[in-house]
Amino acid sequence: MSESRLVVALDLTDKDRALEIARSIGRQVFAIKINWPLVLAGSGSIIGEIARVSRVVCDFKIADIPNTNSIIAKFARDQGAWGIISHSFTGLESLRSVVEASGDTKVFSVVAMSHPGSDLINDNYRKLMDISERAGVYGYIAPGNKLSDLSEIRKRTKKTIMSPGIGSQGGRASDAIKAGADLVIVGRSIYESADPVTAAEAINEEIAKAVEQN
Ligand code: NUP
Repeated sequence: MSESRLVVALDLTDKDRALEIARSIGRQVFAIKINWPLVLAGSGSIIGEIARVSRVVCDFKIADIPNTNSIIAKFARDQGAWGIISHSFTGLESLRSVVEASGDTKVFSVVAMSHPGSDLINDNYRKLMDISERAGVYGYIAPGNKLSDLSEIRKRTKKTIMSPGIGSQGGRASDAIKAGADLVIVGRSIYESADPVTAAEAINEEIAKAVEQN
């Protein structure tokens, strides 16, 4: 089977449970995504611990002045993150500082979001993509449950698109892939399931079928 396109979001505040899930699914997913809940529950060293079993994407949605952004990005890089998620609405200088401080760690910029009320960002995806291109990002975060936004963003870039909004937020992994996502982010539908390994396998299969049909 080809490589998984599933990125599992572990938004848990129970570090032991997060590590247990990471160890059990680490080899069958593309990456594990860590967000503030898990880091705040323990420490940034969780990045390195999970990096032993999987690629790690740090979803820190960096949105500050260039200097602060650089410190956060460098920290994630030094802990062994494969990828890092940054906001782009703070402007070119701020985003460029993330790209520069990240080194080989890949920067994904948020240009549209999956939740209700995200119109302020989503209505401006063209400007945000322009800033992101100039800053030299590796890829984009675009919603897998708002397919018209996702396909518009896909039309404008060949870069890697990672899409949340699947399962608990109403989207389907297969629809997101067909609309242009390269990687699909799934959190609660996997980590809240009684059997995360089987839940992840099922989504891997759904994605593989959608890729074949594309
Ligand atoms: O637009 C976004 N929507 C979103 O849900 C951008 C994100 N980075 N996320 C993140 O993806 C969110 O913070 C969470 O970590 C994950 C989705 O989790 P779930 O809704 O599948 O549980």
